[in-house]
Amino acid sequence: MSNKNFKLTYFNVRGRGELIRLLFAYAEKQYEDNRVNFENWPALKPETPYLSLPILEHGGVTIGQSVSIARYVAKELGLAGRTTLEQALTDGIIDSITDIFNELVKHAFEKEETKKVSDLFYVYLYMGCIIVFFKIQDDVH
Ligand SMILES: N[C@@H](CCC(=O)N[C@@H](CS)C(=O)NCC(=O)O)C(=O)O
Repeated sequence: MSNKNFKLTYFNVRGRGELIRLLFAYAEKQYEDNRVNFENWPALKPETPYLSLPILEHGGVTIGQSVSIARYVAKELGLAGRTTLEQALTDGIIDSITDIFNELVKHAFEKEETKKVSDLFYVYLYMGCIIVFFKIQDDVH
C-alpha cells in the first residue's frame, strides 16, 4: 500500500529544505520532518535519486531536487495557482528564489567575514518572496 504521508528528509539546517518546510507550515499540513546528521549522510547518499538532499517521499515514491519538490508540494497543497497564468507567475517566483539562493550559497562559503550571509538574512529573504507571492496573487484576482 502506498504511503499518503509526506516525509521530507534534509539536514538540520534551513538551506534548500526550508522553502519546502515553509510551504507545509503555511498550509498547516502535517509532514514528517526527517533531519539527517552529517555523520549519517554517507550511508544515505547512495539511496537518494540525485545523491543529494532534500528528498521527499510521498505515495511510495522518492522525489529529488529541492525546486521540483517545492513545485510538487505547492501543487499538492493548492498553493501553486488555480490557472495556468497563476502557475506561470508562481513558477517565476520560485525560479527567482532559486537564482537568489544560488548566489547566496556562493557567499555563504565565502572566507571573508564581511561577505558572509547570516541565517537571519535567509529568513528575511524567504519572507520577502512570500510577501511578493501574495501581492501577485492579489493583483491577479
Ligand atoms: N540542485 C539540488 C542541489 C542539492 C544539494 O546540493 N544538496 C546539498 C545540500 S544543500 C547536499 O546534498 N550536499 C551533500 C552532498 O552533496 O554530499 C537541489 O536543489 O536539491
